[in-house]
Amino acid sequence: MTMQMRFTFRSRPNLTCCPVKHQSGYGTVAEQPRCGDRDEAVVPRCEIRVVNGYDIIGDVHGCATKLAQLLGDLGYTPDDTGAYRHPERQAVFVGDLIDRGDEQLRVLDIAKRMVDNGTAQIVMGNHEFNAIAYHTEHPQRSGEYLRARCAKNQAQHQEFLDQVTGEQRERYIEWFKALPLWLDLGELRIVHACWHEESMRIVERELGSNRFKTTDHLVRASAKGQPLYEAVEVLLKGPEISLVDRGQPAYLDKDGNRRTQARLRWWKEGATTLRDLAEMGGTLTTEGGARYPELPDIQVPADERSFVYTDPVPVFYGHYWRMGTPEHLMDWTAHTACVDFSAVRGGTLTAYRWSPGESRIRRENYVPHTADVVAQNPSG
Ligand SMILES: [Mn+2]
Repeated sequence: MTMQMRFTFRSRPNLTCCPVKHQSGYGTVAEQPRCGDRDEAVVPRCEIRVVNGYDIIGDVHGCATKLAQLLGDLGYTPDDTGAYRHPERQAVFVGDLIDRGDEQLRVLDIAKRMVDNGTAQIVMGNHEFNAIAYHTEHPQRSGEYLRARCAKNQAQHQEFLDQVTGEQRERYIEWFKALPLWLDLGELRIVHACWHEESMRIVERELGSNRFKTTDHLVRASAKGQPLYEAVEVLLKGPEISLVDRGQPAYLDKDGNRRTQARLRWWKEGATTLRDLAEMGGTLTTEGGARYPELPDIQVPADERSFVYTDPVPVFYGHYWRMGTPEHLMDWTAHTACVDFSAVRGGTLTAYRWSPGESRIRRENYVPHTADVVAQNPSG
């Protein structure tokens, strides 16, 4: 069941009963909650609201102070329900609200309140997906969870386990399950890691929409080798490209794990060679501890390049732990923009301010969290 609606361009305010989520261009809007889905005690019953642009916010990872300040920088203020609200714009979270940072409960409160009140939308990140799987017991295998509770997985999730407990944990895990895996807002697109039509068609075929609805969906999305698993991996973690299949050495990642595949730069339009397509951080080493050598400029066959995004519609994503300031062809291209600038690892919580009619990414539309920028450049 796909519940998608088409809107035509509206230049007048849109009178509705609920806080409205529509978009100002041509295109589809994903399934939205209706009045009956809400706690009516805290939602104004009727209001006039027009959405005139989106502010896409990068991975927050529990940095609530930065988030509140960034929302302030963008002109959002708490309304009488406590939800941050902009008079005419809507925020969009790219997922990964949780893990690592030390204010996760407050981040969840801010984001869910905004989504419930129609002042923000959100897509699922791999950390929300992992959290769901970590907390979902396999329906046929008692005591076994969809994400193994091994030391590595527990360590990645420990701050959440410590900070979000009891009923709050249950409530937020249930909320995560309902989050869409991508948003197609017509003139712009949002996904956590990679916009890939083929993977999205698999998800729609398997789930009937862009959301999980049953435990069976989650079971199949957690089972390696299942088409649903592979599709969700691409959308939430991004595609990879094999190095060893091309005679290149394995490398050690940040946590010391041996890796034979590199992240594939699906955003890099026109990339055709291994050197261009494989994302290798400058500090990675081979298994022997030497600095990882520069990859050769060998051509990658077209079928393996099918992840590379070539549509003319801007797509916004997070996930990739970018550092520094947004750099052309690394962090953004004409039609792709990463908004994850490593807020929880000493980077900058970052938003992209998109307005109707903008069909190309502009560097100047990035809005970094001001206090981070000041902290990183104390001399001015
Ligand atoms: Mn992330």
